[in-house]
Amino acid sequence: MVKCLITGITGQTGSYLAELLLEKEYEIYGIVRRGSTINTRRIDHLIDNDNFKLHYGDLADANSLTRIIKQVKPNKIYNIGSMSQVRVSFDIPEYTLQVTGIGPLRILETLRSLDMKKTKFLQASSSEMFGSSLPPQNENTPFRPQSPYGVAKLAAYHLTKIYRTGYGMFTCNSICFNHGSPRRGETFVTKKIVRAACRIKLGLQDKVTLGNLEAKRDWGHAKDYAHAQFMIMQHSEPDDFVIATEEYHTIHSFLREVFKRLNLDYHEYVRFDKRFLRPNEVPELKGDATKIRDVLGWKPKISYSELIDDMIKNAMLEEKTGINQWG
Ligand code: GDR
Repeated sequence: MVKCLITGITGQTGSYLAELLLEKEYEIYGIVRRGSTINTRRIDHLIDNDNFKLHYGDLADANSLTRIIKQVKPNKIYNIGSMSQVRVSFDIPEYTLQVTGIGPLRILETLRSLDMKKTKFLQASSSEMFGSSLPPQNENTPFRPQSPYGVAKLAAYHLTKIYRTGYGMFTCNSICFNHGSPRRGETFVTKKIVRAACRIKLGLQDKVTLGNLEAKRDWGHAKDYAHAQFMIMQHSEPDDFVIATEEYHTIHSFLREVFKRLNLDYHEYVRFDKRFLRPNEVPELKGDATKIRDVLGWKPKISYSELIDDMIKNAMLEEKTGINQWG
């Protein structure tokens, strides 16, 4: 049986990936960070599956990664985990580099030193690496990161390539543009807006405070992006692929769309706070996904409009029932 190890399994995309790989009848091993609060809500429905096992570990802790890799002997590793909040990376740059940049290196070095070079490795890279480069961005666009997070992801991207070219390992980069879903963490702008709009509609909240509304992002559905990552690992050759919808929208227009669907005028409820601005902003991200479309035949199944509907439907349910299913 194929054994897959997933870091970031408790997160949005990691949880969709775990579901998909279980459907393919793989044996799944997830790495979970120990914390004082339970953080497994997105995968609780998988825990009874015999092919699903969790291990405590941390991308910042080489010993834990080596121990788990030695024990599990995975055929494939999906590194989806990271310190994923761009704004926060300005406050904790060193930690961000440790986890998001050096974390993947710890895994790659473990594979090399244990002579497990046949284990396939996928790095969840990010469109934040393109930073201030103009759209549309593809695999040949220059990287101009604008945040410690972008720099950390770029280091990991290059390291992943170096282990491929230098040691002949099957290591790939999935360069993911923004992606959302009902499982999106609450501090990211799409979930923050959707949740606030639903709460305003239900009379539970009276305003939402945001930062820069002019940035443009290319938003897909995390379920589609997990599927693309799976396809990258199934390909005969290790390679790097942009995953994107090739459409972009301002935060402003996302906000307008969400409030409109709930019959609310957003002007009445939105406040600005400079706390949510970043020292550097990435103004425009829109991917060019020609390569993954042509080489692997991947294209997103869920549209931007369906993504918004899915997020609103689930957030409404969460607010009405009081059960925040996805954390
Ligand atoms: P991003 O996502 O930084 O693109 O990274 P985020 O949703 O945090 O920000 C998107 C844009 O919205 C603007 N913005 C705000 N953002 C947040 N979080 N909160 C606010 O109140 C707010 N107001 C305006 C931001 O300035 C920004 O321009 C995401 C993460 O998932 C990364 O891990 C991933 O690698 C990239 O997407 C691709």
